[in-house]
Amino acid sequence: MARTMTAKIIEDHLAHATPDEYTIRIDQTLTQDATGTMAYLEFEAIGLDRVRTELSVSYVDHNTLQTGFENADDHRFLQDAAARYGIWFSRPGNGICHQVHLERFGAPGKTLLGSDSHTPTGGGIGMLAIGAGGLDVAAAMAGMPFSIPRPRVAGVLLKSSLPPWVSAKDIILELLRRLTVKGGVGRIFEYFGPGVSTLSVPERATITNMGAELGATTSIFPSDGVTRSFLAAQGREHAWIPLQADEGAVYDEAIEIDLSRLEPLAACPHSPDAVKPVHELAGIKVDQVLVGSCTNSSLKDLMTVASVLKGRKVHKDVSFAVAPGSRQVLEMLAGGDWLKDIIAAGARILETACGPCIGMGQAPSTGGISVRTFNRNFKGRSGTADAGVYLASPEVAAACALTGVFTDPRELGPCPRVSVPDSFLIDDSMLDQPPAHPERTEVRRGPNIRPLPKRGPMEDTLALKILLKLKDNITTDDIMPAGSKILPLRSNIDAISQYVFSGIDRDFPRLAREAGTGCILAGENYGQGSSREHAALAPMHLGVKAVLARSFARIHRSNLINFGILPIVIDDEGYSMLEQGASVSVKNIRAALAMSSSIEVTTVQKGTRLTCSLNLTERESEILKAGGLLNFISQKVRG
Ligand code: MIC
Ligand code: SF4
Repeated sequence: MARTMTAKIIEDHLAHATPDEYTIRIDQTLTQDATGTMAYLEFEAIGLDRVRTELSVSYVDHNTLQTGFENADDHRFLQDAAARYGIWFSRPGNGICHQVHLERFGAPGKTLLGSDSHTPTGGGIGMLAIGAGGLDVAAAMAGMPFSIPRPRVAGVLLKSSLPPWVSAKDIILELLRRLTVKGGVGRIFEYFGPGVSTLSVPERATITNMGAELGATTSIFPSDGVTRSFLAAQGREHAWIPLQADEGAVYDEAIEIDLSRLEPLAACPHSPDAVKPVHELAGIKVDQVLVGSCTNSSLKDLMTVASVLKGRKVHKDVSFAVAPGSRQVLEMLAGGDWLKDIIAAGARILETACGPCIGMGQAPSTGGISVRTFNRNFKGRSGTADAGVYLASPEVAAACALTGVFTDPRELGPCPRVSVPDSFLIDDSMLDQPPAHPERTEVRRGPNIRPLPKRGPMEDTLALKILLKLKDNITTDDIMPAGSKILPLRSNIDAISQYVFSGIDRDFPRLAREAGTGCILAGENYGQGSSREHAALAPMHLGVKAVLARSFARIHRSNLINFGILPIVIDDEGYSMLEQGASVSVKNIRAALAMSSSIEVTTVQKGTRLTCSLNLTERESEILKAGGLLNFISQKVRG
């Protein structure tokens, strides 16, 4: 039977299949520093001496603003843990995990699990690359296979080629415009058709990266001659294998994009799917322009920006900053005239890291308008609560930086032609290889690195206060905000839990502790965005035992289950009826978990019974019964 690329990779890696999920072997893992400390503490708790993957890499790219000892202590812990457990370590300054992984480790046909939601960037090079919580990645490092709900495979036919000034970012923005931030839930997007060969690997990676914003499980491009040339340019042609869907492969859904009809687009505040053509925004004053992030910081992206800026000056009212995606990109920019052109235009050069994308510096002014080549523009994520953040391509960003207002780059005249060199500068000296005798490494821990909080087995009855009633599309940034002040607390759950929902209700931690046991009531797509398991772990620490939502985002739902929080699906009627501050009780939980189907939620005041669903797989029910994945794993180990 003709197979899709998804089917091929899944079949090659299949450990187990049930009617609702596939369990696949994981070849490679990646972690980053903001999720990595927890992931390695979890790996330690599993109790193995060495990772059992083909390759595992620990990156430092998020918490690089060192205003106190915490981040530097985390970096040191991560470097020691990597050496101790047989993991590659990418030192701070080497670049953003997804960009570096694409350059130095990504390989078509392989599976990659990463404790970062933008791990699907690897789909640009033909990997099945999936984002997950740190605990799932720890389990994968221990050699355990990873389960995904059976996905629907959406085939995206790319026709023709992009017009001048229109770029890969506009392709994914167009998909976000059509499908919204929940349109990809439960789906894998496979790209095919004549447009594919017109896109380079980093351009493909821009698209698969931002597939995360659709809520997709992952996205994947074929591995073709373009992929082979990219790998050859990185000195890694040996990693190439061809990969494409078989002729006649059938997709569950079909999408068609005629690239020649696209125009420059931008996602408006405060959601990646609030997409408009840039010409409709023309004239809006811009205060800040930022180029970088794992979406658009490749050599080609920055060469394009340099070519647009060459011989021109950034508008005097615009703060313009550039963060190259990797040390390779920065060194190569510096090797040509590109970096000089960017600096001469008036750019502020930032280190090769996530930086402002996660609120690590460069917060805009009060009410400021910021145009960014990033992937997320959730309210407050920039560090300024009332800033308006727009997401756009490097071409649009450069045009806005020059004029100080929203500008369609097509107005700048002929589009510069940029051609990326045939070979990249290869210097892996900031990638520490795992030592031959890892057992000799001592793992040093700073005072902010605290033990993991634990939870006992699942209770049979729960009395729960509804601590918050929320709308649709609540992000993990809403639940567990990031930014330069809170991120250094990622290794200390007790300290970070003081900030749960701090952008929505500062009193939440106090209310939760007073209630003792509580739940959250939410609309659709609860927990969209990041993979941070802190958005489950910190609420768990505050006594949250269940989330009642109309639907859940994939990674966050798994994180809830991994930390023993019940993900209860409630219908419209129930959602409308329940109010913040009310109390509900949930009984016979263990029986409901055994059936893994419906569960009854009763309002304490009126005794109204709501039949809700759990929609759990057998494995998920077992994990919840144990009170979370770590308990489940140790039960299994004990037999
Ligand atoms: C993000 O872009 O939100 C992050 C920061 O990279 C997160 C991970 C984290 O919160 O540490 C993600 O995308 O998973
Ligand atoms: Fe880093 Fe931003 Fe990419 Fe997250 S989305 S990995 S914070 S650059």
